[in-house]
Amino acid sequence: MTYTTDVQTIFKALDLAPPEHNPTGLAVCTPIDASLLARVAVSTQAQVDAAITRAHTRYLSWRDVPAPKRGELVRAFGEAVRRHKEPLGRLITLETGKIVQEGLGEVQEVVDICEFAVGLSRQLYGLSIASERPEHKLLETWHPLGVVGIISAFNFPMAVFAWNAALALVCGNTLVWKPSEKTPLSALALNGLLLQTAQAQGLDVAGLSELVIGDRLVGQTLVSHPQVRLVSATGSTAMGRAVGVACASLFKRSLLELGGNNAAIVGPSANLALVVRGVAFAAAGTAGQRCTSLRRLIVHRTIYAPLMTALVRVFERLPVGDPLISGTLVGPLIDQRAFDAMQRSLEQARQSGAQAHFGSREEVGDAAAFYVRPAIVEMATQSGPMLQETFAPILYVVPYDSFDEAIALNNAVGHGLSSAVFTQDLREAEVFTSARGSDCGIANVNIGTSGAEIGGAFGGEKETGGGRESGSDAWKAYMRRATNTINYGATLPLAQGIKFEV
Ligand code: UN1
Repeated sequence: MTYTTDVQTIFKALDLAPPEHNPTGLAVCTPIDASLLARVAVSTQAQVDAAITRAHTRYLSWRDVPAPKRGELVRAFGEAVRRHKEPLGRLITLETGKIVQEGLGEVQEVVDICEFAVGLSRQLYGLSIASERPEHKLLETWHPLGVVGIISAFNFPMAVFAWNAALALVCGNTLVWKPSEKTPLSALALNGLLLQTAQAQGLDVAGLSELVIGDRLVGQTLVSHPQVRLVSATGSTAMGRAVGVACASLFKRSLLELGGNNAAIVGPSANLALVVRGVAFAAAGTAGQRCTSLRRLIVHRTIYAPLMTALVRVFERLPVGDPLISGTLVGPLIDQRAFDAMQRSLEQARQSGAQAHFGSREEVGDAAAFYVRPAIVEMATQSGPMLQETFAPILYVVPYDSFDEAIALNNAVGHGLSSAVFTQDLREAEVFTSARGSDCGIANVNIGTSGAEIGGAFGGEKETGGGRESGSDAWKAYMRRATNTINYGATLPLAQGIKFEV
């Protein structure tokens, strides 16, 4: 395979210089056949420090640019991404192994959030509040934070950056981005397009959006550096715990978007044909490597047998293979570690008496790549590996008898990202989305757990970290709020009626 040439073609299509080959640099391999895509330079500590300093300096002038003007950069960036959707999507497929349709879908998320942020650039509204004092005005105003550090994961190598970057930029912040070590090429391409766009607008690009490549030490620098005011981190709960605790001890803001152990409840009234499609996309799509992937299916006992029969039939025929080939629905796992973790979980489940269907390796192309047939594991109770997130396509299934029991099962795990109910019963749908229903950041009805639109706030509770990115009012996390009291009178009445005569 000549993926290296492909990478060059892609960068050429983007009108960007291809990443310089660095013989001792970080090896970037494609999970498609484990071949080398490139070797890219890793940032030294001095380079990371310098990048943060540049971003801070750039922030000092960027914050003075009117927000709708800042939005013009984001609009042009979104347009550039839309024009280059195909090569960008292809690069995502090369680096992550996700199928072409999903690579393109991810690029579309970048375009969508840019459009959202452009509108937002004219809507960074504050409040005007009734003052208790005469001739006083009470206001709430929103201001940028400074440098925003972005730590992103391999599975969404462009969209996660964009959710953060598009909002953070219109809010008046500058960026330092540490992508996953598995996907630096997607980052080089996307950040390259952003800077190219800024340059075309005559903007000073130094410090606007700095890319730093490296391991956890780079992340630690973002966390500990006093000029980084917010760290937005997407990845494992272990990583998020380290980032969150370190940020808290410095009174620095963190925005955490961590894992998920997402469930769907299937009620007795559900439309089973719709359930099968929804479950297949959510559980097997992206080879189970979304933080929103469906990992647990909680099925009413009366429909358990027919649903299992239908799901097993679909999973046994899922086209597993080269994600570049149209028709493939399940590409490879990212690496051997992911494969080993999957096999360990399956083994643990089998040892506890569960019945596992599929889940073993499929021969596709080179032996060094890790393709699997997504697994379905029938559990008698929700226990063992079903309580943990395994970042691989394993769908655990348990039966339930009462709806309250199903909700309790949905909520009985550490994570709280996404959830769904499949039902035609209005009462079940309403209870699931009510205060005593799902405890997750996302609670859907008659769709799967994954594939959220950018318009809503995205994130989850408990071990998912509590952060919200993307739509709704998530922008507020990228700004600081100031309360302003303005006296336009000639006397000085004190609040709470306090008398203090001098
Ligand atoms: C992730 O897996 O980190 O809702 C993000 C979804 C996508 C984002 C997933 N829009 O599945």
